[in-house]
Amino acid sequence: MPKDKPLVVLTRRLPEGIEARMAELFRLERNETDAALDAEGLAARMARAEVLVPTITDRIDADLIARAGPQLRLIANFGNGTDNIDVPAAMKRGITVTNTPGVLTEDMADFTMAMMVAVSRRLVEGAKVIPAGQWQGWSPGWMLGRRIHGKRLGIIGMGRIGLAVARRARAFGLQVHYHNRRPAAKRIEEEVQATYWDSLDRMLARMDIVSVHCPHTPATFHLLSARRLKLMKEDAFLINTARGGIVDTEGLIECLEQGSLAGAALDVFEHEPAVNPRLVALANAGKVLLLPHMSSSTVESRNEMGEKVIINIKTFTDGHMPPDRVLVLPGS
Ligand code: 8YV
Repeated sequence: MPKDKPLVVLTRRLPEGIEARMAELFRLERNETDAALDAEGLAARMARAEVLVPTITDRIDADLIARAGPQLRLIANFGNGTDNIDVPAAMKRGITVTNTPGVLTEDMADFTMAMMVAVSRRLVEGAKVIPAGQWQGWSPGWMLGRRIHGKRLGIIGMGRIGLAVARRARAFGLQVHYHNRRPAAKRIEEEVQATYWDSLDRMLARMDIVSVHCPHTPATFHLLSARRLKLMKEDAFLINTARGGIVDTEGLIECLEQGSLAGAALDVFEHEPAVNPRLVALANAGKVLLLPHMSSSTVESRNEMGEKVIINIKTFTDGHMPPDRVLVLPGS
């Protein structure tokens, strides 16, 4: 007797080929409109789904998990970061959570370098001049930025993405420094000539560029506090492609408005898609580069993320441990 196919509920539209494959393997419920769901929309789906496939736009908190039907056994996140899900609450209810690590690492690192070059070399400002008819011709002091080559890059979080950024940074002639909960393996440090800083404060005070690549957890919320941001050098730049909540936005705005930081490039925000109007004003003044959470946005990564979700669901519903199970480490 064929085993009933599990009811898999999508909260957003996924790549066409991925949805088609899912519809072959599972009883699939799509979100035809792709409209982001509110708490009631999510609760309704969690009342019937055996497997829920959320994305970064879905806040799956303890209340929603408590209200979920007894049939919900797997939350297969379409995304690497899982700060949108209360994983401890899900685990307490015996609900497994998976994510999609690794497949967006290189795209994230490419985009991080692009943001590093763009903000330090005023690329976006420059790209607006000619379309606006404002170019009077070249002059010696025109559109001067800051050199990257030979400068100190401080990476916060030397995981997959942090290491991929370090490899690219070496090719750009940057010195690689990093802060992490613990030093990385010697072979990694040797590969990218990375210097470990046990003290984040001391690293922040010496870097020309700081790039955030750690997960957003209760332990890393506002890791870059207003106090720490003030430790950074006046001619330094901050890059954040990780999560907005890791940086104290008000503190960052203060530093940028007072000129105690040369600039920042942000692809993530504390209350996405809402962005603080003072940040928007700073962007219009060319002090900060604001991007709409697109650092992993490639056709390839979305398809590979979808394939990982399919493998996680299939292995789990076949009674095996899914490869990308998310576990919450004590103190994280
Ligand atoms: C994803 C991201 O696009 O994977 C992540 O953690 O932030 C993005 O790359 C998004 O999460 C999709 O849910």
